[in-house]
Amino acid sequence: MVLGGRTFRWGERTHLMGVVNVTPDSFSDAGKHLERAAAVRHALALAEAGADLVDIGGESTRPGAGEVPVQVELDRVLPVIEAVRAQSDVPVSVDTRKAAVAREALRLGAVLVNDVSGLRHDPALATAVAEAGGALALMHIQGTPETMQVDPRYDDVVAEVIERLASGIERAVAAGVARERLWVDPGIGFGKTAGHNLFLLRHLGELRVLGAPVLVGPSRKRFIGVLAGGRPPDQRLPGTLASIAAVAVLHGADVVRVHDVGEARAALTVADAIARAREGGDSWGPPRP
Ligand code: PMM
Repeated sequence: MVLGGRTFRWGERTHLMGVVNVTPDSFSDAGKHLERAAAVRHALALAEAGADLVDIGGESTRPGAGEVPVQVELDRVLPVIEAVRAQSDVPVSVDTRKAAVAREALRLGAVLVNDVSGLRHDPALATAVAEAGGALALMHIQGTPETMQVDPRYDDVVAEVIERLASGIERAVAAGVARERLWVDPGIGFGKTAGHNLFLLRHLGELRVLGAPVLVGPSRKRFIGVLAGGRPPDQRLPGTLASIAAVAVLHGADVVRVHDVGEARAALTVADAIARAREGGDSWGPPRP
């Protein structure tokens, strides 16, 4: 598919969505400017490091996080989107659950809306995407960020995630979003135990029955820290790289959402080459003597 002037050839390799969180803890003007400039610099660095698109978000959806008012979210993301669009041709997605934020972001040149609620938070979001002719990533979540990790339960996690994403697709299409502009994401860590996350990653390929590119975001998530004996987020890079390499070899994802784009690119170059290696050597292999 063509997105923001770039062609995404599904199946050829694993594509990279770089994470740009604009969630300042300071509300002073100076703090905001620093945060904004840093976010723009970060987005440009991710583009330089090989991101196929950058995902700009102004609302934390960490477990327990509350909702951010629309105006605050707009003030956080719009200037960053505008500056990135002015300084780079990297396609921009906006990570939001709100139609009002999606609409403004699309107007400023974002090409994809990444909705972690899968249209459950604000059904008008689909209309905003449809009107702009944008793309939409639908993510699965059980519950809301406030409560999702309290006691997640499933009878069959893969089947239930697929069923909910399928209903999201139908709702998006009914609102006028082009079916070929939809992505799906199982929502790693969003109302899931470590066991659910691992099982979903192992069976990610099953989401292909939905007929949409599969996006997945294991980067720095808690289950990776738990498996590594309780590592904090800034020490979860090795586990993150292992998770995306495993997914690539299993042909599970078309796009992975990561914080560390350069490292992910290097790991995926190897993992994608292994996944596509043919007997007797081919264009991926070293020159033969
Ligand atoms: N994870 C987070 C935020 N947005 N969007 C999609 N599509 N998939 C994810 O897994 C996802 C997301 C939370 O991670 P962050 O706080 O590191 O951005």
